[in-house]
Amino acid sequence: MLGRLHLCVITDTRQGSGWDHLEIARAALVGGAEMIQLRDKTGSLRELLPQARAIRLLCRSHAALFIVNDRLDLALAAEADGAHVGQEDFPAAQARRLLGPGRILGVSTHSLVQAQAAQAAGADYIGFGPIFATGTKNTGYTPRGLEALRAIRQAVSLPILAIGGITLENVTAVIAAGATAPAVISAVAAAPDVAAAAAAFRERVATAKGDS
Ligand code: 3NM
Repeated sequence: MLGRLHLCVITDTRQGSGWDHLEIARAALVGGAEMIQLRDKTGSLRELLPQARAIRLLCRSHAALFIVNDRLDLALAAEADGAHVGQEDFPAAQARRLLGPGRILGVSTHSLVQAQAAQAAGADYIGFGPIFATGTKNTGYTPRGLEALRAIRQAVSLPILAIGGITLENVTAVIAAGATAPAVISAVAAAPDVAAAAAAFRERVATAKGDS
């Protein structure tokens, strides 16, 4: 399933829509997102757990994957399909042990060395970015660009979710450079019509991959 993804939408409630994680996830799934990643660095487990459980149910009904960013407690409590950790988050090898073999582990990477380390630590997929400049997160990294993405594709066999500044206009080039799928925040979550934005991405990626 990971290798056949077309679109991961990351829920981020700071995009100005006023929508909560569940509302963003619902619209993204209606539009055809096949993976939802709940990303909330500040909410408490108690606040987030009901939304996470509801998103999990919605994802199941859309045959989509539900991944929780960083918060392994939330991922496990909500019975998510997996968790995604960054370089500053839970160490990947530790996350792998806690999740067990049955859940998906994604790891954010920003260099070839990090990508290879994530693979060695047991990641099921990697995020790689920021591909382009993004105002959504101060990653501390300059844009990596498409050449770096090509180099990662050569060196790592895992599915690659490309992230950072990905739009409908540049996503075809991102797929051509070797990404399995894009992971997007603002281009979907801050769009005037979230479902329509997700549907447009899904279609464009499917076309780029020759799946439609
Ligand atoms: N991680 P947008 S870039 C959450 O490079 C995140 O690891 C990144 O948001 C990384 O789609 C990023 O709005 C922000 O550019 C992505």
